Amino acid sequence: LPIDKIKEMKNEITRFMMMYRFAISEIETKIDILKDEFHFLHDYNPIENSISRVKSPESIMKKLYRKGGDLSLQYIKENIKDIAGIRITCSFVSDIYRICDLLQKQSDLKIIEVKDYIKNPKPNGYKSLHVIVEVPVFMSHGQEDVCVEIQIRTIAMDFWASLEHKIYYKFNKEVPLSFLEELKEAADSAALLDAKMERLHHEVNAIKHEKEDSDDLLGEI
Ligand code: 0O2
Repeated sequence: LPIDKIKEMKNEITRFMMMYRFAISEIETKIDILKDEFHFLHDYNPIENSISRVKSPESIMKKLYRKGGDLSLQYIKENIKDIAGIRITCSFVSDIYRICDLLQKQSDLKIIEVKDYIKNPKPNGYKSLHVIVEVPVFMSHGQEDVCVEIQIRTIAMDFWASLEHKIYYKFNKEVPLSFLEELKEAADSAALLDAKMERLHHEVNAIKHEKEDSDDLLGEI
């Protein structure tokens, strides 16, 4: 290939990858705003943590190879929706749906797909809410609508998923049956823990509100 053509391709790929970084920045700003608003105006913050990543070119190529399809950037943009990824961890399952709802209400975000692996866990026990959104990114050549996969899960779900991910790769994706069974049991334990923590959280809130009501009443007397 002539050197000019190579340079042009390199620039195109750089611009393509940057577009995903910019899309992540847009969503991160939205998450930061929600976090700050909850922190300063409410007595409780549903967002524990958030991290982001742009899929490496190697993983993009692997996924493309798995799915089949051509190598054009346009094809990749239209078919691989998790090049930009953000993972949000919450304390409670109800927070996950609350965050999802708040994002869905933002008029500049287009919801492309919601995969609810909490209501429908994967057979291995994986739970998480995946929301694929499209966000407009304004670059020098014009507007690009870019997909970002937002994974929202509890701390317990995240703990399970990160360990499962390590085990999966440790065994080169061929995890022995005994480990698979134990992992499934661990996912069930994580779900029980989530349910218990959520119940405790509601009970504590109820007591808090009761106390506030009786304090108000005493104040009136
Ligand atoms: P990484 O390293 O996080 O990038 P689709 O995109 O619909 O064609 P895909 O990719 O299976 O099909 O989509 P899905 O189900 O939404 O899963 C995408 C991502 O969810 C994965 O990305 C993981 O981050 C996470 N995930 C899904 N299933 C599991 C699981 O069983 N265990 C764990 N630990 N994570 C899971 P990548 O690209 O696989 O990896």
